Amino acid sequence: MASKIKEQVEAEKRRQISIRGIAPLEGVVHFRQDFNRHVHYTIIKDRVSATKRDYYTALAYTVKDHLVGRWLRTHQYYYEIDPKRVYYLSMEFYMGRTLTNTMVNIGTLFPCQEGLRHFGLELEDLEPCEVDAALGNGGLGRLAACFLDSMATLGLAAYGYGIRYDYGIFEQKIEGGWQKEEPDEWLRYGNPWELPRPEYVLPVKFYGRVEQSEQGSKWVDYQLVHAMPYDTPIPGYLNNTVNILRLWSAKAPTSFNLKFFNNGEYLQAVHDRNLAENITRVLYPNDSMFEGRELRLKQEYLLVSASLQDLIRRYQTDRPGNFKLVRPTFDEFTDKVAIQLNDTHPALAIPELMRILMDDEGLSWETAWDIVNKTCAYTNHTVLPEALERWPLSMLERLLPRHVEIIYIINHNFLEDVEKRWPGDADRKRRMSLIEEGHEKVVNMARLCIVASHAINGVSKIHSEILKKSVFKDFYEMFPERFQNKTNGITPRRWLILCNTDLSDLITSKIGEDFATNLELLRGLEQYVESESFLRNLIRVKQANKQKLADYIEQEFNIVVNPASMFDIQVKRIHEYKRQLLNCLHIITLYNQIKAHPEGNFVPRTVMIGGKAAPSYYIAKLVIKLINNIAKVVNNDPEVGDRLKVVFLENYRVSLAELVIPAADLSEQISLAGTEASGTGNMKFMLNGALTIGTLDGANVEMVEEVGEENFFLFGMTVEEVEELRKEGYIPRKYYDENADLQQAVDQINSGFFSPEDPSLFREIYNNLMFTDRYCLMKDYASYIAVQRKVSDLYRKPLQWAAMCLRNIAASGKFSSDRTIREYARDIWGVDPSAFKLPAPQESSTWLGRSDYNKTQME
Ligand code: 26Q
Repeated sequence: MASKIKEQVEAEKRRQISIRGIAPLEGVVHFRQDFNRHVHYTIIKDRVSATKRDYYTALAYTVKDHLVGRWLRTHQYYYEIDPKRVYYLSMEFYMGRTLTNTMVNIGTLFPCQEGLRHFGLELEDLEPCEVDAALGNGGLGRLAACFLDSMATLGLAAYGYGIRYDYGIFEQKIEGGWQKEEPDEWLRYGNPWELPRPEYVLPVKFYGRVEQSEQGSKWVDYQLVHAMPYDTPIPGYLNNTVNILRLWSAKAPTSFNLKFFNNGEYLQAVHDRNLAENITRVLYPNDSMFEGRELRLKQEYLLVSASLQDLIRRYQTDRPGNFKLVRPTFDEFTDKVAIQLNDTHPALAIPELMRILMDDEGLSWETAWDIVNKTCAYTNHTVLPEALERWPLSMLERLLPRHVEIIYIINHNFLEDVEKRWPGDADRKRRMSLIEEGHEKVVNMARLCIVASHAINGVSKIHSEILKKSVFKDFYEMFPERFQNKTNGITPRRWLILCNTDLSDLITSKIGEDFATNLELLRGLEQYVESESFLRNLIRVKQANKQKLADYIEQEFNIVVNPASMFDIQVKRIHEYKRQLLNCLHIITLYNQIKAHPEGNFVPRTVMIGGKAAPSYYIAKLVIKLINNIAKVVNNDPEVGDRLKVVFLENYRVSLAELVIPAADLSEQISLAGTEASGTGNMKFMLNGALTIGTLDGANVEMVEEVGEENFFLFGMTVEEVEELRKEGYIPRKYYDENADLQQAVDQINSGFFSPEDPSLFREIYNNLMFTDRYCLMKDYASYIAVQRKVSDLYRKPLQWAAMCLRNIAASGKFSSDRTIREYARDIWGVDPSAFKLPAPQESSTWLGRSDYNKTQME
C-alpha cells in the first residue's frame, strides 16, 4: 500500500516536470472555443454527426491556426535580415504524421490533451485518423524529414523542396504470406497541413530541340508543364520558427494540347491533360535498384527546374509575388544560396543551373561554373553499384537536349583536367568519364555531382572512408579536399519526446528538459546505472510500451504475444544486404533447439520483422513469404508455447515505427559490413533503450565507439575481413558442411519444411545461400548465433539488462540530427545556426503551453 502511494507521488512529480508542459487554465478554455468553432464552421458538423475523423480534422485546423503567426513572422524576418538560404533538394520527404509533432514543437501538447478531455475525446484515439505522409521509401526520405525538423529548430533559413506525389509508398498487405501492394491514397480525405500556392506556379519544359544563334543557345519547340507548389509548415522546437517544405505537383497548363482544342477535339484535349499531370502521380518504390524509367527522369527534372526558378526568384526579388528586381546580378548568389543534393536524384540541378545562368541570364561558362560549384553539394547514400543512377544518354537527349550539350562540355573540360594531371592515362579517363560507354551510353550521375560540387559527403565514418578508398577512389585522388563525412542523425523530438513520452518524462525528472535540443546531456544519466529504483522505472516504462505493442499485434494480426518475452525486432526495407534471411536462420535454429529439448529452460522471445519489398524485387518478396511461413509453423506448434513467437509487422511505416521502436528490447542491425551506408533505425532503437545486436557496419561503428563494445552485441566480419574473404574466394558451402545447426536450418528451407504445400517454393533462396551468398550469411551465421546466446543469457538478469540499456541511452546523444545539421551548416553550407529566437506572435486567443507561455510573459 505504501509503495502504491509512493508510486502515485512519483507519478505526480513526473507530471509536474513533464516535457509536455503544464496546461494553463485559460489556455484550455480558449482551446475548447477554437476547437468547437472548427467543428462547427470548418467541418460543418455538430456533436451528433461528427465522426472521429471530423474531430481529428477540427483539431488539426485548431493547431494549425497557431502556426500561422509564427509562419508569417519567420518569413518577414528572413526577408528583413536576408540570411544565406539553405535549399534541401530531395525526391523524398518521409514525414509521417504531423498533428502530434506540431503540438510537441509549439508546446501545446498538454493543453490540447486537457482540452479534448472536456469533449470526452482522447488524443490517442484521434491520432490514428491521420494518414502518414509517406512520400519516401525509407532511410533517405526519413533523413530528409529529420533534417527539416533540425534545421527549423536551429533557426536556419532552410527550405525543403520535393515532389507532392498523389500516391506515396504503396500500402503493404499480406495475403497468404505474400506481399500485395495497394495504392496509398493519402489525400483521400484532404490534407489540412498543406497550403496550395497557385500564385507561384512555374513552367517546366520538356523535349524539343536546341537552336544556336548569335545570342547563344535557345531551347525551342518544347512541351510545357506547370509545377504547382504546395507549402507545408515546419515548426522548430519551441523557438517560434516555422520553415517551409515546398512540394511540386504537375499541372497541365491551360494551353495544354491547344492543337486538339482548335480542331474541336475538346474532350480529347481535356483527357490528355492527365498525361502532364501523371508526372507527379506516384513515388517510385525502388530504393536499391536503379531502373531508367522516363517518367522518373521527368519527376527529377520537374523538381529541379521548378525549385531552381523558385530560389532564383527569391534571390532576385524582395518579396514573393513582387517581381521588382532588387538584385539584378548574380554577384552575391554564392553568399546567399546553398543547395544540398540528397543523393543524385536532383543531380540535374547542375546542368539546369548552368543553363539558366548562361542561356537566360547571359553569364559566361566560367562564371556559371564557379557559381554552380560554390552552391552545390552532394550527399551519397549508397555503395551498391546497382543503385547508382546511370541515365541512358539517348533518353536524356530526347527529354532534355540542352542539358546533354552542357553535360558534354562539363565532361570535356573535366577530362582535359584529368589529362593535365595524369598525362596519357587513358584508362583513368575511361574510369572517370561522366559518360560511360557500354552497349549503350549512359551518364553517371554520381560522377557529375562530384565534378560539379564543392563538397561530397558520406553518411557515416565508415561509409565516407569506403567512398574515398573504393567507390570514388579516382575522384578522391583528384579532389581530396571535397570529400567529407556527415554521420546521420535523427530528431529527438519525434523519436523520443513524441513516440516515448514516458521515457522522456523519466529522463526529464533526472536531468531536466534541455536534452530536447542538446541530446549530449543524456550523458548525465550515466550516474544512475547503479540506482536500482531508476532502473526499475526504466523497466516499467519499457514494459508499458511493450504492452501497447502487444495489444496492437493482438488486435491487428490476432496473435497473442507474451509481453514478458524479449521483443527482438528488425524493421527496415527488405533487401538481401540487410540480411533478414540471417535473422530467419536464427529463428529456425531457436525453434530446432526447443524441439530438440522441449523441457529446456529457454528465454522466451518474440521476433518481429517488418518492412516493404520493392514490388519488382522477387527474392525480397520471397523472403517475406518465408518469414510468414516460418511464423505459421512456429506459432502453431503447441510444444513451443509462448517461448517463441514470430510476427511479420505488416505495412511498416513511420507511424508504426513510433509504436514499435519504444517497445523493443533487442534491435537487429545485421547488414554485411560495408553495405549499409549508415542506417538510422539503429539510432532510434538506441535512444529508446533497446540493446543492439549488430555488425561493424554504417553508423553501428560509431554507436559502439560511443557506448563501448561491452555494451553492444557485436558479431560478424569486419569490412577488411570481407575483403580478405572475397580475395581468397568465398565458398558458402563450406560453412554448411562445417556447421550441423546451419545445415539443418538450410535443409529445412530447401526441403519444404516451411512450405509443405509447395516443397520447392524456397529453392531459390537455398540455391542463393549455397552457391552465391553475395552477402556472406553463411560465413557470419556462427558468430551471430553465438552472440544471440549471450543476448538471451543477459536477458535473464533484468537489472543488468536495464543498466546496459541505460548506458546506451546515455551514449546516444551524438545521433541527434541537430548535431548533423550543425556540421553541414559549418562545413558545407557556410551558415551560422543563430542562437537568436524569434519572439512569440501576438495572438487573439492564447492557450499556449508553459514554455511558450513563459516566453510571451518575458516580452
Ligand atoms: C533512384 C532512381 C530511380 C528510382 C529510385 C531511386 C532510389 C530511391 C531511393 C534510390 C535509392 C533510394 C533510397 C536510398 C536510401 O534510403 N538509402 C539509405 O539512406 C539512409 C540515409 O542516409 C542510410 O541510413 C541508409 O544506410 C541507406 O541505405
